[in-house]
Amino acid sequence: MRKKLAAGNWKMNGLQSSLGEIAALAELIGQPNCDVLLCTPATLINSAAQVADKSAINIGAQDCHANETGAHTGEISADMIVDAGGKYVILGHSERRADHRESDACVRDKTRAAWAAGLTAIVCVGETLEQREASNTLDIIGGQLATSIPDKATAETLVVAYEPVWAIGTGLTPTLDQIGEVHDFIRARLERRFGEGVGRSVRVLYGGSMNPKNAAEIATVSNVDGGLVGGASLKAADFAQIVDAL
Ligand code: G2H
Repeated sequence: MRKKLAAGNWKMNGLQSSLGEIAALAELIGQPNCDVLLCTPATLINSAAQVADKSAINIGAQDCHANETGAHTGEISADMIVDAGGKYVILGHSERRADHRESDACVRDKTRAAWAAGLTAIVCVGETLEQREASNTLDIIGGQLATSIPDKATAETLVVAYEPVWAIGTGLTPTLDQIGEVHDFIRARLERRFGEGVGRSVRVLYGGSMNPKNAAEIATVSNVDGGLVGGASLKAADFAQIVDAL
């Protein structure tokens, strides 16, 4: 049985004054049935980890560099995330793929770096609207999975997030059938590549305009093991409802 994961992605939102939301979330969720994660901006990882200490909330980052150290101005390494108290890192989010031209190979190298540091990588895949309309969704997802994920994945080190690009921050969500089709496909690809044991135990999250109203329904879809939640993770009251719904 895969334990569900409610993962918040704060994106470029949050100041020290937002830490109260984490304390409030800890209070609201208590000891939930699912795992809970907030991926804050890098500036907040350390203080967020302190606020979340001894609660059910894990803290993570939204990106890391592929190298361990070096002359990479403005970047943060996987070791730095661990040092700050982070346990997970989101990699290959479509906003990074678009804004920073991150390729599948780049995401794979970052995933290797994350694993070497002891982080769990949440590797994001998803099609654009044009790709879906051209009936290329599964080809695109298959290619992203094959190249973005290194060999030797385990259930502890890898989470996959399916985020249709056209559903991100738009209020649009795919139908439950569309979500199910892609999640079943991802599961089959994971089993084929990593074997049934690992393939069946890696969690596959849905992301894209998940909110307190649609979370429970989406969570009933086969092979949906939780959510990667942007806007609706910023407020403790909203995210707590999603945690409850999973
Ligand atoms: C997709 C998601 C979080 P939102 O990017 O990764 O954001 O829930 O705001 O669509």
